[in-house]
Amino acid sequence: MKTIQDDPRIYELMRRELTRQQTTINLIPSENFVSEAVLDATGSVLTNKYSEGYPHKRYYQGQANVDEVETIAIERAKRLFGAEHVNVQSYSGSPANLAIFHALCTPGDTILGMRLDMGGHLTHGHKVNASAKFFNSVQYSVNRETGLIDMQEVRKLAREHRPTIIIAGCTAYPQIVDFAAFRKVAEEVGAYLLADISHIAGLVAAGVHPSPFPHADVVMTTTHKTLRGPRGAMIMCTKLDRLANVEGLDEKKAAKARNLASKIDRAVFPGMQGGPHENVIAAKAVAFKEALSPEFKEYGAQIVRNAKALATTLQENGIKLVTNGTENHLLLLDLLPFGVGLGRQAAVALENAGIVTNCNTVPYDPSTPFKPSGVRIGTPMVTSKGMKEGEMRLIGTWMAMVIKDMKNTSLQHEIREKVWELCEKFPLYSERKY
Ligand code: DSN
Repeated sequence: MKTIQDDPRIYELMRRELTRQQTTINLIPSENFVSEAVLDATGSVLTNKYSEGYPHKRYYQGQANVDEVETIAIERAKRLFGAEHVNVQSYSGSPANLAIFHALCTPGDTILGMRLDMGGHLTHGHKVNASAKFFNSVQYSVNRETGLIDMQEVRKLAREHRPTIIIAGCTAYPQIVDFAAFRKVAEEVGAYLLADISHIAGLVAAGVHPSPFPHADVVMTTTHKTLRGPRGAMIMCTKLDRLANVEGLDEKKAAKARNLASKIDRAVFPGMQGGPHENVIAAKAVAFKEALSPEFKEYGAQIVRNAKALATTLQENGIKLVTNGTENHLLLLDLLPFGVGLGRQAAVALENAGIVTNCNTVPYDPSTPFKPSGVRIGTPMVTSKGMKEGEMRLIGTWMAMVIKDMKNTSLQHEIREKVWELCEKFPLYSERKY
């Protein structure tokens, strides 16, 4: 059996990636540093096992341990989010969302989601995504002045287009999502409400963002963002289908129509996927245990405190923020006052200074998604490193200096040194080689 050192090229790249993560300030809001325990589970021998089906209903033998792992993951997720039913098999957020559409819609049905360039997600009906190819996608925006989700617009579009599913969920929205308001609209038009909490799941688990339950029929989340688990996703739902039409059905068929949990399970497997990745499911279970701890509640609260401290510092230093601040883990820097389409240039300048971000459109961006006018940042990773408000004030000041003088490479090098020194005070994975 070979070891990873026998593949020197990949081994070296893994070592370099560890160094990069240890010595830079990572502000990409959808990333996180998982625990050693989560890394161990992900890299375990569970990767060797096929287990199509669900616990105690599989198509392969040899499931004694895998069945238990998956059951533990499900039970922990239920406790964490107060969910009636959980499916932990989804490979990632995109196939999970497609599985949900597959469970609740027929091709051609209408789905109503937030526009990608307004802070939504590709799989919420963006024109080039399968979600818009197989379904009739209608999209809502945010208010041009405030940057906030405009519930009047959501209601107007819902009444006009009668969607089968309304999606409440975002990837670049710095404010609280009002799930209760979405549910009201969904009820008014007889739609399912899907909450995609991928970005905020850790905050929901920590109790610092309102829960999508009891408002949503189905909740999807990736497990690797604020939730700090392995790359993957899960789907949670109510046991019963609120909108099941059972008129004229015999008892057996009516019971089936009412069973939302089983519709979701069947849509994931065999509807969308084959064998689940049980190593990742074990890592999800480990992450859920960590998220159930009191320390995780404090972690979630600190993420938000850090985001607010970073927001205040950036604003005091002349950087404009979409929605004028943040109430969650994420900030969207509006660089239009410096010129159109400068997001990528700013992100590159920041990376030169050791601060890793991603360029992003701002609402009503006059430029293109490849050359957007904003930068998206967040505090899950720096908070995982143990940084607090004091460090956020430093980072915010450095960021503003770099952004306001984007071409100044000697300033970037100067700040790179300071970033290196700061990271040394917050060691990460110190025992690891890769
Ligand atoms: N790529 C994720 C994000 O960065 O928000 C969404 O899929």
